[in-house]
Amino acid sequence: MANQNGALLRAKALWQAQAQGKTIARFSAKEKISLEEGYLVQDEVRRLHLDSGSRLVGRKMGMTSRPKMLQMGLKAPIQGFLTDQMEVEEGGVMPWKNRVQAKVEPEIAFLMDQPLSGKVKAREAQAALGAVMGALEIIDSRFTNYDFQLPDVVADNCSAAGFVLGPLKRLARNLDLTNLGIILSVSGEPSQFGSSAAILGDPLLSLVSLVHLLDERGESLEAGSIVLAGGATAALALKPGAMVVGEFSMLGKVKFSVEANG
Ligand code: 0L1
Ligand code: MG
Repeated sequence: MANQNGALLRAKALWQAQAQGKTIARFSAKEKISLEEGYLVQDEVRRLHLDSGSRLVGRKMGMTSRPKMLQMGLKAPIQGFLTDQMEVEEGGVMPWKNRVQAKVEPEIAFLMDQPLSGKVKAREAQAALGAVMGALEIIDSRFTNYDFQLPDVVADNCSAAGFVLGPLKRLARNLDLTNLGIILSVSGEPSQFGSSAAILGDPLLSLVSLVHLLDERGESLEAGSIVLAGGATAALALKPGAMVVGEFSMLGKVKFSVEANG
């Protein structure tokens, strides 16, 4: 199923699963799928989002923790896209409709002041930053029980489902982001404790890696983009009515709640 028609069929299966609040079996259970085929499916998923009126607002990185990369035998992380429809307002309520097996993870997010392309270096990426934020990412795999192989999860836009951005911290260029303490609490219970160091050792390196990954596919990062650099702790399962707070050294708090009567 390596052609564009095959990619579109798979993208539609993911799109329908999300629309109906259902999950599907991973594609790789039926036939072999390559990483590049996974990205071709993701391209079609993105087209479906944009055709339905969503706007591309940024990118996300996945599989950015070194232990996870070693465990999966990865040389590089994976990347997906973010749309305006995925954003949940800080302090707001995330609807539970169409959510199936949602989880939340704390991340470091960037707002790009300038575009980035090609084989950029860390200092160039740093110079292009506008602001940094603490953030919460909501993931919700369209594959049953998060049972996927790498090309499947790439096809499924790296499980992206939503994101919440904390207060903008300007002068991101002067901040040392290598070891910010992070606490993730759900419904008043501090449940995960981590550090921004879990994101490739430094979230800035994740930004560099994103631009390299985009370049490999003939894409680049636009000015004004939001970038979710990767999870800093394990992701926690969400339930209707949950209240989620992420606390970030230097970057402040980010919170949202999940609709109670899903
Ligand atoms: O944002 C992420 O790191 C998720 C990447 C995909 C893996 C997963 O769904 O757990
Ligand atoms: Mg994530």
